[in-house]
Amino acid sequence: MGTKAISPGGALRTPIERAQVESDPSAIRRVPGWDRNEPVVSLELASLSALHLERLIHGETAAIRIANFYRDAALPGVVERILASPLLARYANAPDIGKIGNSYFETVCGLRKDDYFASARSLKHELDELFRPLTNPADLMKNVLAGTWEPGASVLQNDAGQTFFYGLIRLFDGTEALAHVDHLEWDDVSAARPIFQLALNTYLRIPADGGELVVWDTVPTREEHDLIAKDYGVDEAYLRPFRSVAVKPNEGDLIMFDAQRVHAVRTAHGPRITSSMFAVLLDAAGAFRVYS
Ligand SMILES: O=C(O)CCC(=O)C(=O)O
Repeated sequence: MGTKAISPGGALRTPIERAQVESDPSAIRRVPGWDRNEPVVSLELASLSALHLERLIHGETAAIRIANFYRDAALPGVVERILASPLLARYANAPDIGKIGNSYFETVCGLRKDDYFASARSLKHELDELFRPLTNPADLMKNVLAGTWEPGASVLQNDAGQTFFYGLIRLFDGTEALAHVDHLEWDDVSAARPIFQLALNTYLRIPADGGELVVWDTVPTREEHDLIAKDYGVDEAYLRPFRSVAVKPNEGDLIMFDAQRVHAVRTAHGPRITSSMFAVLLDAAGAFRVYS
């Protein structure tokens, strides 16, 4: 397990312990523990309400799964075009994971911020073209938030008015994503500090074997994270004291979860393709702002 000077559970607090030590009044109050009977809420799009999102934000549920969110006879053809696309690239810090588009976190590992912003619009346009005759799922995901969350949803901009990219395509094939967390403000200390970061993924292709999403019932602070850091994520051995839930996505699902909770993707034994983005809340009464 390595030589780090903490024991499992010693440094990472449970949500209830964190609630007791939480000192930031603007922070999201997460309740201790998920609903034991239904950690993953599965529903039809028409039934999704702000209450479901609020329960996710406050930690009462681990994930929301919307089945049949993106089903169409044209989807297999779109997926083949994605697999053959010259835009398909690899993460510099995780070269076994394919992608089309840029993640903002890549600006801490080589990608220039100016290039991220300069290419945002054209990349989104090229992806829109790749998805034709279908609508880019990123726009459908943004519309879901806009239609469910009273303050609405729009694309994130920085203080300089630069607009973020959204709707990254990710490809796992024989590969996994290590247990990790996603925090906009960890990738850019000058960025706004969200009080909540939602991950949204639409599953375009899923292999028969593997590719589960795993979410743990813990939200490490930066200090806790850095104590158990491993590669771009954290050492899973330290997560044993925490409950986790594994979800095998189905093609066409939209799954949403708290990106600040530790999460991982198990090895996909075959192509696993998603359209992915985040949506942050900068304050409790505000709109969701989407980005990748
Ligand atoms: O593809 C997934 O199921 C989750 C990917 C992920 O790590 C994320 O959205 O942050």
